[in-house]
Formats: sequence, C-alpha cells, structure tokens
Amino acid sequence: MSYNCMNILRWTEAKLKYTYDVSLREANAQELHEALGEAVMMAISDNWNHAKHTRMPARKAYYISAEYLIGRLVYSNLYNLGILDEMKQLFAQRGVDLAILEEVEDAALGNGGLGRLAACFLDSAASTDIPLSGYGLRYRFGLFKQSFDANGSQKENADDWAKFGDPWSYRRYNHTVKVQFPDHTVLAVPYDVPVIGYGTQNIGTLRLWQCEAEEELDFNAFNDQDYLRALTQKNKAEDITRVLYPNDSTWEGKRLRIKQQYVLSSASLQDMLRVYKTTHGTDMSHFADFYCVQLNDTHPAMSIPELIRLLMAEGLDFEQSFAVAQKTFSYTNHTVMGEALEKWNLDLLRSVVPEIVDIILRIDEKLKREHPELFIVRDNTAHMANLSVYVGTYVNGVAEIHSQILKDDVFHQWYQAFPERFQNKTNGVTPRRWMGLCNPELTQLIKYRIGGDFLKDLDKLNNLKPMIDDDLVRQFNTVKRQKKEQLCETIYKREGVKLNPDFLFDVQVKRLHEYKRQLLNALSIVDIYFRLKDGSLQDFQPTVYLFGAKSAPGYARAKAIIRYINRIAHMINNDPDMYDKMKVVFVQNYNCSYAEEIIPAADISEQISPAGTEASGTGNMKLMLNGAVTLGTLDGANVEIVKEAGMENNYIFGATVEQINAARDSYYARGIYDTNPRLHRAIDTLVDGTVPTDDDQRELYHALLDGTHWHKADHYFLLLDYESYLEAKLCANQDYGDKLAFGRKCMMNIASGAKFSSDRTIRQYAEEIWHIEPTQF
Ligand code: 26Q
Repeated sequence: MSYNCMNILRWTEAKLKYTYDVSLREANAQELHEALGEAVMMAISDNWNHAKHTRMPARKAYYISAEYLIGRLVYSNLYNLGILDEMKQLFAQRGVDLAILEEVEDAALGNGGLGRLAACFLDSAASTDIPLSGYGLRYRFGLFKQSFDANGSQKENADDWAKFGDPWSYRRYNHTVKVQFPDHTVLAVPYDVPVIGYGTQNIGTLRLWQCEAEEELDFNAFNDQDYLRALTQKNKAEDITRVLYPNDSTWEGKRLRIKQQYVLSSASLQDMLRVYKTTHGTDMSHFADFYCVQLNDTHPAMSIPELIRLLMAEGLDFEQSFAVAQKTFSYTNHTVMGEALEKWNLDLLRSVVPEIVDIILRIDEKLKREHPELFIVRDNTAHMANLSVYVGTYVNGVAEIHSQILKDDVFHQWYQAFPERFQNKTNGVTPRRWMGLCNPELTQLIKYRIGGDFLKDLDKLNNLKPMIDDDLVRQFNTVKRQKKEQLCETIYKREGVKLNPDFLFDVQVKRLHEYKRQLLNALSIVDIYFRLKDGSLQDFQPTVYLFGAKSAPGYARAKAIIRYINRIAHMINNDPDMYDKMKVVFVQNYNCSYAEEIIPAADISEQISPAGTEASGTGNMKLMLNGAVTLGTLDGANVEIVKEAGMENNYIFGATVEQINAARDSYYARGIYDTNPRLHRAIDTLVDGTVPTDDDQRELYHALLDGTHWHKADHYFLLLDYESYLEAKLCANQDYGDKLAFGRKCMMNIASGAKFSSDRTIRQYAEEIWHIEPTQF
C-alpha cells in the first residue's frame, strides 16, 4: 500500500476546520502541526495495527531506555513514508510553506548521545523489519531550553514540549498498569508513538509511560481535607514523570530518580507479562523464549529484580526466576568513567523499593557463593552495572576501543569470570535523518552517481570510491557551500551573528563536559587569534569556529567554560582586524533540529576527548557522513572512522590510551605551561582580564595548573595534547586552501561511512545478542 497524499491533505483541512475553524492558509504552525499529524496518524493506522497484531514472531526484542531524543517528528515521518516532497508541493499549491513547521518544538526526551542512539535504533529496526519495540518515560518537561544572557551565561527554561498537543502519540488508557510504592500507588499510563520505517510497511512502537494518580478526583465525595489530600497525591504521582534529569555522564543519587527508574522498569515488564499470558498462557518459565530486553545503560536495571519479583509472584521459585531473567536481559554500557556508574545506597533504595532490595540481596548472595571475588552489594551500596553484568546474557560496549577498556579495566574481574558474555556493538546513526532528511542536496548528488536507494543499504556508499574525481568533488563543494549559506541564514536569524559562507567551518557540537575538552578548542582559538594579531601566523584560511552545547544546570565548571567561550567570541567578533579572518559563535539551544542544520555545513568535525574517555561518540559519524573531516584523538569511534576513511583523510593528534595511562602519575601540567609561551598566554586569558573574568573562570585556571584536593592538575590532559592538537588544527586549516584536495578528503569520508549506519548496528544486536530475525508483516 502506498500513501495517498490527497487524502492526508483533505483530512488536515477537515481537522483544521472543525477544531479551529481556520483554513489551511489561516492556520498557525501549532494548528497545522496538530492537524497534519492527526491526518498522518489516520493514514498509517491500518499498517500500524497490522504490524502490532499479526502473528507474533518467535522472539521479540524490547529496548528499555530512560531517554529517547527523537527530535522533530513531522518531517522525518513524512520522509520515511516517502511523501515529504509531494506533501510540500501540495501545501505549496495551496499557498502554505511546510517550512512553517520548523517552529514546532523538538521532542527532547533525552540528554544527548545515549538518548539519540535509542531513537536511531528504533528507526533502523523499523526500517529493516527487525521486531523491536521501545519502552520509555513520557516526561512532561524534556531537556531544558538554553539561552545566553548578556554575560554569556547559560540560562535554562522549561521545555513544555507538548503544551500545544502531541499529535504523534495515542493515549492507551486500557493498558494502564499500577506501580506500587510503600506509601502510594501510581498509575503508569502508556502513550504509543509510531515508529515509521523507511521503505517498508513496517511500523514499530515506542511506548512511553506517564504517571498519574490512582484516585480520580470526586468533587462531591470529598470534604475539604480529602480534596487537598487528593491533590497532593495527584501531584506526587505526576511528579515522577514531570522532568527529565538534565545530567549527562555524571551520576546523581536522587530519590525521585529511583522512582522514575522503577516505574519504567515495572510498567514495561508488567506490560510484557500481560501480553505473554494472552498468547502463551500462565506457565512463565518460557518467558525468555519469546522476549528479550536490552538495557540502555543501567538506568532501567531495576528491571532485573523486578522481573524476578513478578515471576515469583506468578509461582516460579527464585532460581527459576533468576534463570529466566538471565536469559532475558542484556546490558549496554555507555561510559568508562567511574563517577558515572550508578550505585545506590541500600537504605535510600529500600525506602522507595523495599522488595527490589530484598531481591538484589538474594542475587548478591548467590553471586558471592559462586564468585567470592565479585560483588553487587558492597558497603551498603548496590552497584547496578555489576548487577547487569551478572544477571544478563551479554554485556557490550559501544565502540571497539571502549569494549576493550571494559574488558581490561572497568569490568576486568567480571571478564575473567564470564569472558563469553563480553561483546562489542559499535554505534551507528540512521542515514534517513542524518543524510536524507537533513541533507537532500548531498543525497541527490550521491543518488545520481551510484543509483538505487543507498539510504536503505549504506554499504552502497563504497561504490562512490572509484568515482571520486575533480568533477564530483566540485559538485560536492557546491553542495557544501549551499548548506553553509542556509546555516548562515539560520544563525543570523537566531544568534544575530553574520557569518561568511566562504569561511572554513570548524564545528564542535556535543554536550558540554570537561572530558570533551571544549576548553582545549577555545584555548587554541585564542592562541591562533593572538598569532594572527601579531602577524606570526600567515596563510591562515578564514575560519568560523562554531560551538553548540548544553551544560548540566548544576555543573559550575562547564558553565564557566560556556561563559569563557562566549566572552572570547565577543572579543574576536568585535575586533576589526578579524573581520576577514575568523568568527567564533556559540549557538544557543543546540538540539536535534539545530544539529540537522549545522552538521551538513561543517568542514571540520572536532572530536577531541582524551583517548579512553569518550565511549563512542555518534556526532562524529553524522559529521563524517555529511563530508566533514575529523580533527580528533584516537578515542571512541574515531578509531574506527579513520580506520575506514584513512588517516590521510583526517587529522589525528594526541596521546593514545597507553600514553595517557603512562602519563597519569608522572604528568606535570604546569611544566608545559611554563615552557610554552603561546599556550601560557592563552591560558592566562582565563584570569588576566583580556576578557571579563570571574571566580569560576579562575577556578578553571587553577584546576588546569594546580589541581584540587580530589583531582590532580589538568585531569583531562589538555596541556599534554595541546601542541599536537594545534599542529593538526593548523594543518587542516592549511589544507583547506586547496579546495579540490580538501573536498576529496571529505568525499573519501562519505564514501567510507557505510559502517556507521545504525542499520548495521541493529542487525548485529539482532544476530549476536537477541538471536532474532527480520520479520515481514
Ligand atoms: C544518571 C543518573 C542520574 C541522572 C542522570 C544520569 C545520566 C543520564 C544520561 C547519565 C548518563 C546519561 C547519558 C550518557 C550518554 O549520553 N552517553 C553517551 O552515549 C553515547 C551513545 O552510546 C556515546 O556515543 C557517548 O560516547 C556517550 O558519552
């Protein structure tokens, strides 16, 4: 069946008429979004129902994740249905520009990489007919909206993403489940979001739980006191899914966070058990033959004791339940940094989920009987990663180097006990959103050369390699220039900064964190600036340095780095000597939709974490696929990117994991500062008044050079890598002078990007972890 665009248009018009009494032309963005969304939901309903109710495959996989960073759905849904262009045309014929929907909020139910990965996986599973459903939480407020004040400081605003309605989900009250806490019971109400595959009839489901109070407000039955108590209960329930925690990579042991995690775990498993019973009866011992669950980090790890609890309530004993759980779950780790691994104080945990604690203790006893050298509970603390390795079939890292570090380091003892459990699944990104949708110009160019639909089979990109000649490179450069012009327009509109699309675009977009070393990038820019001013740097290709990043609201150092970069930008952008040489811009509210505009315009992709800290990175893949060269360390997926695309087509610098480990104890940051006058001068701008300074910037300065009571100086080795970074950065800048040679490197990256499709990743999960096959409906 193909979709009838005229019908969708008519339904949209009808909905606008009866709900808002407006015509297509009169409708504002929100009204149009709701009406068009509803019309598309009608159009897909047959296929969606069909996909849900057709005979169950032998085994289905479920992805449980506390985050899904799905972004704006309207364009990607039309795109995956194959009707975006036709719908644009139909609307245009009626005087409506579908670009008006760019005003619609992103659904940012995630922080960064981990949440976006979950969204890419669902897209890939649907597009390759792999039977995978998602479970998550429907936060009322997604990741905060960011703006900068006159000081250059980050300000956070609530992201009430569904305040104008959410046409992309159906509330399924009939599948509501109850979740028990010692002092109250809450309802978890599911909202189902269709996951529309590309080039297939298949439509998957993302089921998001929203917490509500159990008792309906009955105005007649209540006296004043009961009424107020009922309202308190209502708030208490709704509080649980009110807000997404805005931390990324740092762990915070908050009570409400336990509740969120338990609701996600319990509601999802109750839902699976309900369906199991309707199809397979009451003998629960075969549960794992039909269900397997992937845990997206340890955020949903309470699912493990919760399944055991539910199975025991159905009559299985502990050992039987344990065996089923072990066959059901696998766990993906997304970080090597100790401070990010979840560990809960047992008393706190017991006060919120007492039965879960009892089961964790039983699991821990069993473990210690079998392996006295290992532990889940130690010092009255439950280590959720250890629980997930023990009661799971497989554990995987998200890039080769990361998976190796898990075996050598983070889970070394576990690896010795259970070597067969450890796997790697290198991350990927969906080429539909990250090429087709965000870069139709490049997609068109590639399609013209290699024919067929490479977005369904990214391996076809390899066919480009022998075709990369001057002609193709020129066409690529023309596309890149177009994407820069488009981005310049957006940035002028949103940030008020005029950029020149003839400049080199050097881009670092990702969450703000010390380990990602945005400060290293900034210091190098200051150094280059001074060198341009004093004339010691010649032949410099004019460059835009672009940053996009949100900081966790309570992360003072990260916020100081944002402020510092904004102040640097202000100084440089207002220096007339720099007009034809460089611009620095830190865009506000970097999110999925902004990424879709920035990434296609980038020439250089900054991936500069110290080796051994970034688990994978996925922005690096998106930038590669859009023809940016990587300026990066041998960390995360960068290692595999340059293995595919060639060292000679990228700019690799800095210490390797081994060198970093060797430097760890002997390293003396101040020694480098004292002997490198240029770096010295750049670092001094944190405190010497070159740009407005403040206490937090001074603290950054001391953290770099003197350390603190818990960290040695320069914990993330900025000074260690500085010279080699600057050299690589200037080399890339020089190379940009030869547009054909540089464009060829970019094209080599695109042509080598096949591995980084999440279609490949999800196929490997299906084959090597879940042991399931694609199923046509
Ligand atoms: C935990 C407890 C309390 C509050 C917040 C959190 C929390 C939330 C989100 C901890 C971590 C995250 C997100 C982590 C994340 O995004 N990791 C990234 O995952 C990507 C996908 O695998 C990798 O590519 C990145 O390297 C990794 O940093």
